[in-house]
Amino acid sequence: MSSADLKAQKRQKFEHVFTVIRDELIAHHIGEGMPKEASEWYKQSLEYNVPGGKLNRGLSVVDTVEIFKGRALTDDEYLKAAILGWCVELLQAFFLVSDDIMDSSVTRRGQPCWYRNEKVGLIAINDAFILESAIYYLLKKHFRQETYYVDLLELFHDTAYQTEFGQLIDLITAPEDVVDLSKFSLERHRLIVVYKTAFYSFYLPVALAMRVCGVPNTPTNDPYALASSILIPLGTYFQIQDDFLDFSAPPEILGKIGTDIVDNKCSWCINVALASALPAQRAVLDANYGKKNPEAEAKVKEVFEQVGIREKYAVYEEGAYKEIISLIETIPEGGSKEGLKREVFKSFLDKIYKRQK
Ligand code: DMA
Ligand code: MG
Ligand code: MG
Ligand code: MG
Repeated sequence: MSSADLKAQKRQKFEHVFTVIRDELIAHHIGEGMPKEASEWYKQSLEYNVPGGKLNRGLSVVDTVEIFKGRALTDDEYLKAAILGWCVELLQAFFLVSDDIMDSSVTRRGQPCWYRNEKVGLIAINDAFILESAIYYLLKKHFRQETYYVDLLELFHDTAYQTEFGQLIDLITAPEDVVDLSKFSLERHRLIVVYKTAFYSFYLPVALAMRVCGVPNTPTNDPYALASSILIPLGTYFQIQDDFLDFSAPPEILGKIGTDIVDNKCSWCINVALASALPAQRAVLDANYGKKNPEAEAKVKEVFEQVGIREKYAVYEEGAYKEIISLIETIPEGGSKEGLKREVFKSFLDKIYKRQK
């Protein structure tokens, strides 16, 4: 079988588990005596918001468990890993539904953002809460008996908390009414992206898999800290890609319409442009960044092109790739004494290197 077929098969098998957790969640909801229209609403929200993405985060839980075990998983092991993968996707759905409201976004995964549907509106806020709480229902149902149950709870709680800290600084660095580009910096940007993206998108899936595989940690020997030291740079690179694609990618490929310029976001692109803008270009940025009209947005994009942002991004991407490879190579070839394997990180890196969406 070709590697593309193998990938498609993996995805299909994982997608099947979505129907399992969806049905469990809906059965429980009905069992609580909820009216039919509410269960149908919930089912629609799950189907609309959870399975339609690239599934990188969810699949990484399964991949990492497989790499750690070093053999094919039993049916029960697979199901457990896949459920945890879907819990990460539920967390992602919770963040995206709310992020799209806060960012006034228009489309997501090739369809209108959930809150943009006429019947939904701000009910989407509560739908987002339900998507998050569904995680804890599933964890309790499937992992309550496991010795590592509390570790899973802690990982979801801690990474959600970190993500919310990240969203807070993302939002307050981008006020709607006052555009002050001098508040931006690459240091501020780094803090935003580590907190809003890297912890939950990269550290969480791998750390969950490590807990399932019983990888221990002690103060003197902490493989979780070692994993984090590679996964946080990886997540930073991923969000810088997200920032660049927000500006550069065709929405029909990206699945979402970029809003960073209009939203006054402290993105990688504006920080890089500010660093090399001539006084006249800086004036254009000051006058047009964060303005809610397409003409202003077009002027900002023109300056991005003038400063050579595409080349700068290509240079950044090569450097980030090399840096992450060298971090991965600090793990000995046969695996570290803590049991970490290079392949865990390499497979994650391969999933995102030079991505177009
Ligand atoms: C992503 O921020 C972070 C979270 C927690 C969703 P973003 O607004 O750049 O994401 P997107 O570009 O997907 O809206
Ligand atoms: Mg957003
Ligand atoms: Mg956002
Ligand atoms: Mg973005």
